[in-house]
Amino acid sequence: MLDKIKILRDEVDAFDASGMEEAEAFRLRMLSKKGLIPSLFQDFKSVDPADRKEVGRQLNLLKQAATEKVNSIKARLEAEAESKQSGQKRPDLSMPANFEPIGSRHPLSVTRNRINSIFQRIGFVVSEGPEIEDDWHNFSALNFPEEHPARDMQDTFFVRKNPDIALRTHTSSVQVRVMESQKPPIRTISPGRVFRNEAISARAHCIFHQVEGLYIDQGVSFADMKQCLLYFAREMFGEETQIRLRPSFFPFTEPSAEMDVSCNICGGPGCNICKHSGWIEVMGCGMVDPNVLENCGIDSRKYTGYAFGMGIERIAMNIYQIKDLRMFFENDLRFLRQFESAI
Ligand code: 2U9
Repeated sequence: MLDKIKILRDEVDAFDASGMEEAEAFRLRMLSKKGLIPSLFQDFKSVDPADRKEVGRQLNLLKQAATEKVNSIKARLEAEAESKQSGQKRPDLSMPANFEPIGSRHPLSVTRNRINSIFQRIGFVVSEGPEIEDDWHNFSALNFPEEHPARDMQDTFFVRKNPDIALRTHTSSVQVRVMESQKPPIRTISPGRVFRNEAISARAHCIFHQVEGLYIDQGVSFADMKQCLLYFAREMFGEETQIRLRPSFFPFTEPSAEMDVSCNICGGPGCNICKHSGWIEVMGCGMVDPNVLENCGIDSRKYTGYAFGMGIERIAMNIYQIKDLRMFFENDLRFLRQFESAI
Protein backbone atom coordinates (compact mmCIF):
# COMPACT_ATOMS: atom_id res chain seq x y z
CA MET A 1 0.00 0.00 0.00
CA LEU A 2 2.77 2.43 0.95
CA ASP A 3 4.45 1.69 -2.42
CA LYS A 4 1.26 2.57 -4.29
CA ILE A 5 0.91 5.81 -2.31
CA LYS A 6 4.56 6.69 -3.05
CA ILE A 7 4.08 6.16 -6.82
CA LEU A 8 1.01 8.42 -6.86
CA ARG A 9 2.72 11.03 -4.68
CA ASP A 10 5.65 11.22 -7.13
CA GLU A 11 3.19 11.64 -9.96
CA VAL A 12 1.32 14.45 -8.13
CA ASP A 13 4.56 16.25 -7.30
CA ALA A 14 5.80 16.09 -10.89
CA PHE A 15 2.51 17.09 -12.48
CA ASP A 16 1.97 20.33 -14.32
CA ALA A 17 -0.66 21.37 -16.87
CA SER A 18 -0.59 23.84 -19.71
CA GLY A 19 -4.38 24.04 -20.01
CA MET A 20 -7.57 23.78 -17.97
CA GLU A 21 -8.68 20.55 -19.63
CA GLU A 22 -5.47 18.80 -18.74
CA ALA A 23 -5.76 19.97 -15.11
CA GLU A 24 -9.38 18.83 -14.87
CA ALA A 25 -8.53 15.43 -16.36
CA PHE A 26 -5.84 15.04 -13.72
CA ARG A 27 -8.30 15.97 -10.95
CA LEU A 28 -10.83 13.43 -12.21
CA ARG A 29 -8.22 10.70 -12.44
CA MET A 30 -6.84 11.36 -8.97
CA LEU A 31 -9.63 12.81 -6.84
CA SER A 32 -13.10 12.08 -8.32
CA LYS A 33 -15.29 9.52 -6.52
CA LYS A 34 -13.94 6.68 -8.63
CA GLY A 35 -10.45 8.21 -8.87
CA LEU A 36 -7.18 6.63 -7.80
CA ILE A 37 -6.94 8.28 -4.37
CA PRO A 38 -10.51 7.50 -3.16
CA SER A 39 -9.98 3.88 -4.31
CA LEU A 40 -6.88 3.72 -2.11
CA PHE A 41 -9.08 4.89 0.78
CA GLN A 42 -11.33 1.89 -0.06
CA ASP A 43 -8.33 -0.44 0.13
CA PHE A 44 -7.37 1.12 3.50
CA LYS A 45 -9.94 -1.14 5.23
CA SER A 46 -7.82 -4.19 4.47
CA VAL A 47 -4.56 -2.73 5.79
CA ASP A 48 -2.94 -4.52 8.69
CA PRO A 49 -3.97 -2.68 11.92
CA ALA A 50 -0.29 -2.36 12.87
CA ASP A 51 0.40 -0.34 9.67
CA ARG A 52 -2.78 1.71 9.68
CA LYS A 53 -1.43 4.75 11.45
CA GLU A 54 1.41 5.37 8.97
CA VAL A 55 -0.58 4.38 5.89
CA GLY A 56 -3.46 6.63 6.97
CA ARG A 57 -1.08 9.55 7.44
CA GLN A 58 0.54 9.07 4.01
CA LEU A 59 -2.84 8.69 2.36
CA ASN A 60 -4.14 11.95 3.84
CA LEU A 61 -0.95 13.76 2.80
CA LEU A 62 -1.35 12.41 -0.75
CA LYS A 63 -4.95 13.64 -0.96
CA GLN A 64 -3.95 17.04 0.40
CA ALA A 65 -1.01 17.36 -2.05
CA ALA A 66 -3.18 16.41 -5.04
CA THR A 67 -5.94 18.89 -4.06
CA GLU A 68 -3.47 21.72 -3.57
CA LYS A 69 -1.68 20.92 -6.83
CA VAL A 70 -4.93 21.00 -8.84
CA ASN A 71 -6.11 24.23 -7.14
CA SER A 72 -2.84 26.08 -7.64
CA ILE A 73 -2.54 25.05 -11.30
CA LYS A 74 -6.15 26.14 -11.98
CA ALA A 75 -5.62 29.51 -10.21
CA ARG A 76 -2.50 30.20 -12.26
CA LEU A 77 -4.19 29.27 -15.54
CA GLU A 78 -7.16 31.54 -14.71
CA ALA A 79 -4.91 34.51 -13.91
CA GLU A 80 -2.98 33.98 -17.15
CA ALA A 81 -6.21 33.87 -19.16
CA GLU A 82 -7.46 37.05 -17.45
CA SER A 83 -4.31 39.08 -18.08
CA LYS A 84 -4.21 37.88 -21.71
CA GLN A 85 -7.77 39.13 -22.13
CA SER A 86 -7.06 42.60 -20.72
CA GLY A 87 -3.84 42.76 -22.79
CA GLN A 88 -1.71 43.24 -19.68
CA LYS A 89 1.46 41.45 -18.80
CA ARG A 90 1.88 40.14 -15.29
CA PRO A 91 3.81 42.80 -13.34
CA ASP A 92 7.46 42.02 -12.80
CA LEU A 93 7.85 42.61 -9.05
CA SER A 94 11.63 42.40 -9.30
CA MET A 95 11.79 45.58 -11.46
CA PRO A 96 13.38 48.61 -9.71
CA ALA A 97 10.89 51.33 -8.67
CA ASN A 98 10.36 54.28 -11.04
CA PHE A 99 12.93 57.04 -10.48
CA GLU A 100 11.20 60.43 -10.40
CA PRO A 101 13.83 63.20 -10.56
CA ILE A 102 13.01 66.11 -8.23
CA GLY A 103 13.77 69.73 -9.07
CA SER A 104 16.01 72.08 -7.13
CA ARG A 105 15.88 75.74 -6.14
CA HIS A 106 17.05 78.37 -8.60
CA PRO A 107 20.31 80.05 -7.48
CA LEU A 108 18.50 83.43 -7.39
CA SER A 109 15.87 81.98 -5.03
CA VAL A 110 18.59 80.50 -2.83
CA THR A 111 20.37 83.86 -2.69
CA ARG A 112 17.15 85.83 -2.07
CA ASN A 113 16.15 83.43 0.73
CA ARG A 114 19.53 83.86 2.39
CA ILE A 115 19.33 87.66 2.18
CA ASN A 116 15.77 87.62 3.56
CA SER A 117 16.66 85.42 6.48
CA ILE A 118 19.75 87.49 7.42
CA PHE A 119 17.58 90.61 7.75
CA GLN A 120 14.64 88.76 9.30
CA ARG A 121 16.96 87.62 12.12
CA ILE A 122 17.39 91.29 13.15
CA GLY A 123 13.72 92.24 12.96
CA PHE A 124 13.12 93.20 9.32
CA VAL A 125 9.78 92.10 7.86
CA VAL A 126 9.39 91.06 4.21
CA SER A 127 6.90 93.20 2.22
CA GLU A 128 5.71 92.70 -1.34
CA GLY A 129 3.87 94.90 -3.83
CA PRO A 130 2.74 95.19 -7.46
CA GLU A 131 5.09 94.84 -10.44
CA ILE A 132 3.00 97.31 -12.44
CA GLU A 133 3.24 100.67 -10.69
CA ASP A 134 2.02 104.23 -11.04
CA ASP A 135 4.37 107.19 -11.43
CA TRP A 136 3.85 108.29 -7.83
CA HIS A 137 5.02 105.09 -6.14
CA ASN A 138 7.85 104.38 -8.57
CA PHE A 139 9.21 107.94 -9.10
CA SER A 140 7.53 111.02 -7.63
CA ALA A 141 7.25 109.90 -4.00
CA LEU A 142 10.91 108.87 -4.20
CA ASN A 143 11.98 112.41 -5.07
CA PHE A 144 12.78 111.78 -8.74
CA PRO A 145 12.60 115.18 -10.48
CA GLU A 146 10.21 115.51 -13.45
CA GLU A 147 13.10 115.60 -15.92
CA HIS A 148 15.02 112.63 -14.43
CA PRO A 149 16.34 110.33 -17.21
CA ALA A 150 14.98 107.19 -15.44
CA ARG A 151 11.46 108.39 -16.29
CA ASP A 152 12.36 108.26 -19.99
CA MET A 153 10.89 105.65 -22.38
CA GLN A 154 14.49 104.64 -23.03
CA ASP A 155 14.91 103.47 -19.45
CA THR A 156 11.44 102.42 -18.27
CA PHE A 157 8.79 100.12 -19.76
CA PHE A 158 5.53 102.06 -19.82
CA VAL A 159 2.29 100.12 -20.09
CA ARG A 160 0.32 100.94 -23.30
CA LYS A 161 2.29 104.20 -23.64
CA ASN A 162 0.48 105.54 -20.56
CA PRO A 163 3.03 107.87 -18.93
CA ASP A 164 1.48 107.19 -15.51
CA ILE A 165 1.72 103.36 -15.50
CA ALA A 166 4.98 101.42 -15.82
CA LEU A 167 6.73 98.21 -14.83
CA ARG A 168 8.47 99.08 -11.55
CA THR A 169 12.15 99.92 -11.97
CA HIS A 170 12.96 99.12 -8.32
CA THR A 171 11.21 97.63 -5.28
CA SER A 172 11.52 100.94 -3.37
CA SER A 173 7.96 101.48 -4.67
CA VAL A 174 6.82 98.71 -2.29
CA GLN A 175 8.37 100.60 0.61
CA VAL A 176 6.60 103.82 -0.36
CA ARG A 177 3.36 101.84 0.03
CA VAL A 178 4.51 100.51 3.43
CA MET A 179 5.31 104.04 4.63
CA GLU A 180 1.94 105.33 3.40
CA SER A 181 0.06 102.65 5.28
CA GLN A 182 2.09 102.12 8.47
CA LYS A 183 3.46 104.30 11.23
CA PRO A 184 7.14 104.12 12.28
CA PRO A 185 8.99 102.23 13.56
CA ILE A 186 9.30 100.54 10.16
CA ARG A 187 11.81 97.79 9.45
CA THR A 188 11.15 96.17 6.11
CA ILE A 189 12.86 94.52 3.16
CA SER A 190 11.30 94.15 -0.28
CA PRO A 191 12.63 91.40 -2.51
CA GLY A 192 11.23 91.25 -6.04
CA ARG A 193 11.48 91.41 -9.80
CA VAL A 194 12.17 94.75 -11.48
CA PHE A 195 12.27 95.94 -15.09
CA ARG A 196 14.54 98.36 -16.91
CA ASN A 197 14.70 99.08 -20.63
CA GLU A 198 18.32 97.99 -21.06
CA ALA A 199 20.23 96.05 -23.69
CA ILE A 200 20.88 92.48 -22.54
CA SER A 201 24.54 91.61 -21.94
CA ALA A 202 26.73 89.53 -19.61
CA ARG A 203 26.36 92.23 -16.93
CA ALA A 204 22.87 93.68 -17.54
CA HIS A 205 19.36 92.43 -18.23
CA CYS A 206 16.00 94.12 -18.74
CA ILE A 207 14.53 91.95 -15.96
CA PHE A 208 16.42 91.43 -12.73
CA HIS A 209 15.84 91.06 -8.99
CA GLN A 210 16.43 93.33 -6.05
CA VAL A 211 16.20 93.40 -2.30
CA GLU A 212 15.68 96.91 -0.95
CA GLY A 213 15.66 97.66 2.77
CA LEU A 214 14.18 100.46 4.87
CA TYR A 215 14.49 101.32 8.57
CA ILE A 216 12.63 104.32 9.99
CA ASP A 217 12.38 105.36 13.63
CA GLN A 218 13.31 108.24 15.93
CA GLY A 219 17.06 108.82 16.12
CA VAL A 220 18.17 106.39 13.37
CA SER A 221 21.68 107.37 12.24
CA PHE A 222 24.18 106.70 9.47
CA ALA A 223 26.23 104.76 12.07
CA ASP A 224 23.21 102.44 12.66
CA MET A 225 23.13 101.79 8.91
CA LYS A 226 26.85 101.00 8.80
CA GLN A 227 26.52 98.50 11.67
CA CYS A 228 23.51 96.81 10.06
CA LEU A 229 25.27 96.50 6.68
CA LEU A 230 28.48 95.21 8.28
CA TYR A 231 26.40 92.50 9.99
CA PHE A 232 24.79 91.66 6.63
CA ALA A 233 28.13 91.53 4.80
CA ARG A 234 29.66 89.16 7.37
CA GLU A 235 26.63 86.85 7.39
CA MET A 236 26.50 86.78 3.59
CA PHE A 237 30.17 86.68 2.58
CA GLY A 238 31.95 85.34 5.68
CA GLU A 239 32.91 86.60 9.14
CA GLU A 240 36.26 88.06 8.04
CA THR A 241 34.56 90.39 5.52
CA GLN A 242 35.33 94.14 5.71
CA ILE A 243 33.13 96.88 4.24
CA ARG A 244 33.81 100.35 2.91
CA LEU A 245 31.40 103.13 1.92
CA ARG A 246 32.06 105.49 -0.99
CA PRO A 247 30.01 108.69 -1.47
CA SER A 248 27.35 108.46 -4.18
CA PHE A 249 24.08 110.03 -5.24
CA PHE A 250 20.46 108.76 -5.43
CA PRO A 251 17.35 110.98 -5.60
CA PHE A 252 15.79 109.18 -2.61
CA THR A 253 18.68 109.24 -0.11
CA GLU A 254 20.89 112.01 1.29
CA PRO A 255 23.69 111.42 2.03
CA SER A 256 24.09 108.40 -0.26
CA ALA A 257 26.83 105.79 -0.55
CA GLU A 258 27.93 102.68 -2.42
CA MET A 259 29.05 99.79 -0.27
CA ASP A 260 31.97 97.54 -1.21
CA VAL A 261 32.95 94.30 0.54
CA SER A 262 36.49 93.00 0.75
CA CYS A 263 37.11 90.47 -2.02
CA ASN A 264 36.27 87.01 -0.67
CA ILE A 265 38.45 85.37 -3.35
CA CYS A 266 41.82 87.04 -2.76
CA GLY A 267 41.01 88.42 0.72
CA GLY A 268 42.42 91.88 -0.11
CA PRO A 269 45.62 92.01 -2.22
CA GLY A 270 43.72 91.92 -5.55
CA CYS A 271 42.76 89.34 -8.17
CA ASN A 272 40.83 89.01 -11.46
CA ILE A 273 37.49 88.89 -9.65
CA CYS A 274 37.93 92.24 -7.84
CA LYS A 275 39.78 93.73 -10.83
CA HIS A 276 42.89 93.99 -8.64
CA SER A 277 41.27 96.48 -6.24
CA GLY A 278 40.61 94.09 -3.31
CA TRP A 279 36.99 95.36 -3.16
CA ILE A 280 33.69 94.32 -4.74
CA GLU A 281 30.70 96.66 -5.04
CA VAL A 282 27.56 95.03 -3.63
CA MET A 283 24.90 97.67 -2.86
CA GLY A 284 23.79 101.29 -2.61
CA CYS A 285 22.56 102.90 0.60
CA GLY A 286 21.93 106.15 2.41
CA MET A 287 19.74 108.16 4.78
CA VAL A 288 16.19 108.48 3.47
CA ASP A 289 15.74 111.98 2.00
CA PRO A 290 13.39 114.06 4.23
CA ASN A 291 11.32 114.85 1.09
CA VAL A 292 10.58 111.12 0.71
CA LEU A 293 9.46 110.85 4.35
CA GLU A 294 7.15 113.85 3.96
CA ASN A 295 5.79 112.53 0.61
CA CYS A 296 4.72 109.40 2.46
CA GLY A 297 3.14 111.18 5.40
CA ILE A 298 6.00 110.75 7.91
CA ASP A 299 7.16 113.74 9.94
CA SER A 300 10.81 114.30 8.92
CA ARG A 301 11.47 116.46 12.01
CA LYS A 302 10.59 113.53 14.27
CA TYR A 303 11.82 110.55 12.27
CA THR A 304 14.92 109.61 10.33
CA GLY A 305 15.74 106.42 8.48
CA TYR A 306 18.21 104.58 6.33
CA ALA A 307 17.65 102.60 3.16
CA PHE A 308 19.70 100.25 1.03
CA GLY A 309 19.27 98.30 -2.18
CA MET A 310 21.07 95.47 -3.93
CA GLY A 311 20.75 93.42 -7.10
CA ILE A 312 20.28 89.73 -6.27
CA GLU A 313 21.96 88.65 -9.54
CA ARG A 314 25.08 90.64 -8.64
CA ILE A 315 25.29 89.03 -5.18
CA ALA A 316 24.68 85.54 -6.61
CA MET A 317 27.30 86.07 -9.34
CA ASN A 318 29.78 87.00 -6.65
CA ILE A 319 28.98 84.08 -4.34
CA TYR A 320 28.86 81.39 -7.05
CA GLN A 321 31.46 83.00 -9.35
CA ILE A 322 29.06 83.22 -12.30
CA LYS A 323 30.53 85.24 -15.13
CA ASP A 324 27.46 85.83 -17.30
CA LEU A 325 24.17 87.15 -15.89
CA ARG A 326 22.20 85.64 -18.79
CA MET A 327 22.81 82.18 -17.30
CA PHE A 328 20.16 82.94 -14.65
CA PHE A 329 17.43 83.29 -17.25
CA GLU A 330 18.23 80.54 -19.75
CA ASN A 331 17.04 77.61 -17.58
CA ASP A 332 19.81 75.41 -18.96
CA LEU A 333 19.70 72.25 -16.83
CA ARG A 334 23.49 71.88 -17.00
CA PHE A 335 23.65 75.21 -15.13
CA LEU A 336 20.72 74.67 -12.75
CA ARG A 337 21.85 71.16 -11.72
CA GLN A 338 24.99 72.65 -10.23
CA PHE A 339 22.82 74.12 -7.44
CA GLU A 340 21.01 70.90 -6.51
CA SER A 341 22.54 70.82 -3.03
CA ALA A 342 21.77 74.49 -2.24
CA ILE A 343 18.77 75.16 0.00
C1 2U9 B 1 12.56 104.27 0.18
C2 2U9 B 1 13.53 105.24 0.20
C3 2U9 B 1 14.79 104.94 -0.21
C4 2U9 B 1 16.74 102.17 -1.47
C5 2U9 B 1 18.09 102.27 -2.02
C6 2U9 B 1 19.80 101.97 -3.36
C7 2U9 B 1 20.33 102.88 -2.51
C8 2U9 B 1 20.56 101.40 -4.48
C9 2U9 B 1 20.50 99.88 -6.34
C10 2U9 B 1 21.47 98.79 -6.06
C11 2U9 B 1 21.74 98.08 -7.32
C12 2U9 B 1 19.47 99.28 -7.18
O1 2U9 B 1 19.66 96.90 -8.08
S1 2U9 B 1 20.27 98.13 -8.18
O2 2U9 B 1 20.41 98.70 -9.43
N1 2U9 B 1 19.92 100.45 -5.18
O3 2U9 B 1 21.67 101.77 -4.75
N2 2U9 B 1 18.54 101.61 -3.09
S2 2U9 B 1 19.20 103.27 -1.37
O4 2U9 B 1 16.35 103.42 -1.02
C13 2U9 B 1 15.08 103.68 -0.63
C14 2U9 B 1 14.13 102.70 -0.63
C15 2U9 B 1 12.84 103.01 -0.23
C16 2U9 B 1 11.15 104.61 0.60
